[in-house]
Amino acid sequence: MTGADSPLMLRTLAGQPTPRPPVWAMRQAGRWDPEFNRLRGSLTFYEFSENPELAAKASLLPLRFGVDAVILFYDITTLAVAMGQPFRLVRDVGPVPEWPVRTLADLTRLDPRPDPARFQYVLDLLRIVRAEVGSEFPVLVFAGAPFTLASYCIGTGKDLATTRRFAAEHSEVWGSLLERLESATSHFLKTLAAAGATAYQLFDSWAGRLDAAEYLAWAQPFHERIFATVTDIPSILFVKEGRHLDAMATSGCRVLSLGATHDLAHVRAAYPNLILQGNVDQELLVHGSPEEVRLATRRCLDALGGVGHIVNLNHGLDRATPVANFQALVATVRDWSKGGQPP
Ligand code: 1CP
Repeated sequence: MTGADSPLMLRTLAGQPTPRPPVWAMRQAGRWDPEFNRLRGSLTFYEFSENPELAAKASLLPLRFGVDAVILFYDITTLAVAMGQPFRLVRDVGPVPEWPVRTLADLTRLDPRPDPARFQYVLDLLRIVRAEVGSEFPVLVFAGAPFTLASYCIGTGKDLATTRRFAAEHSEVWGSLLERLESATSHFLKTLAAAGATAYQLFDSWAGRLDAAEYLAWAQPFHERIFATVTDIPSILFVKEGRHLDAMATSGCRVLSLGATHDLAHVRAAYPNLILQGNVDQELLVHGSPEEVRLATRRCLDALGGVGHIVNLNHGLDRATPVANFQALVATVRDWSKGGQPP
């Protein structure tokens, strides 16, 4: 049983009432934060994230804003690297593999159950962060879902048309790649759960644009199997502006992360047993004023009345986000109290 003095996020995940919902944001540790940029210096992304001391400092930076959880600083491609496929981060493009998966022979180079020594730096990062925040504070880990991670492994990223073409032309490689990533993902998340993570988020960022048949073939069965396998800690499903809500809601996730195109109150009415995460529009944090962010955050809070809710954005913070807007988001949640005006 989670006690009344436990962190808000733990109580929400346990289905207990809280005085206000917890708040954190995807990409809360990243280039929008000037302190992060200072810390990052001239290191490449992978040099930085494979250094547990630096990655721990980056993960902890958002604490100064009053967030209720930290997310460990690595990337969805970190697991592919541990499986045997090196990546580099190309400016304005994203992660690009040194050799994209093309054939069944390429696949045999990807270990479906990498020895934890291959991602030792993530385990070290978790150990350092856990020691800093104490045994109870929520520390989130994550993985890309097989569809989104596979898009990076074949080198197409968020270019869905090219991903579709690859899947059609190399259907056997595509199917085996998804299966191999599923196995590695479950193993990776179970290892991090055993090492002290509080909850995990599965990012199927680019599956939101799949049609229903594709979603049921490439996304849903993998979510279901990962959620059925990694039951050690609570799960969060994120599909950027996911259109196939019924499939998402019945995937077996404990928490469903929603987009700006979803109506929180409607989703609550349809799926009363799910904890909902979201859904302030990150575009507003880029282009809006702090006052507009406050109003939107209050609307988001009021939509669920503070029950079974983790406040977050519809997508990760953009690097052009002014710090004052992130502060406004977090402060509004912290000041909110049920049934009305902030104190
Ligand atoms: O605070 C945090 O959330 C930091 C940890 C984190 C997470 C959760 C990073 C570090 N990456 C991710 C997840 C991730 N990476 C996703 C899922 C979330 C999402 O939908 O954005 C995806 C699709 C990626 C792939 C990726 N990694 C991209 C492409 C994203 C896009 O929109 O095109 C990029 C640019 C990266 C590099 C990366 N990973 C993380 C950061 C902070 C960065 C940017 C580093 C830089 O610009 O130098």
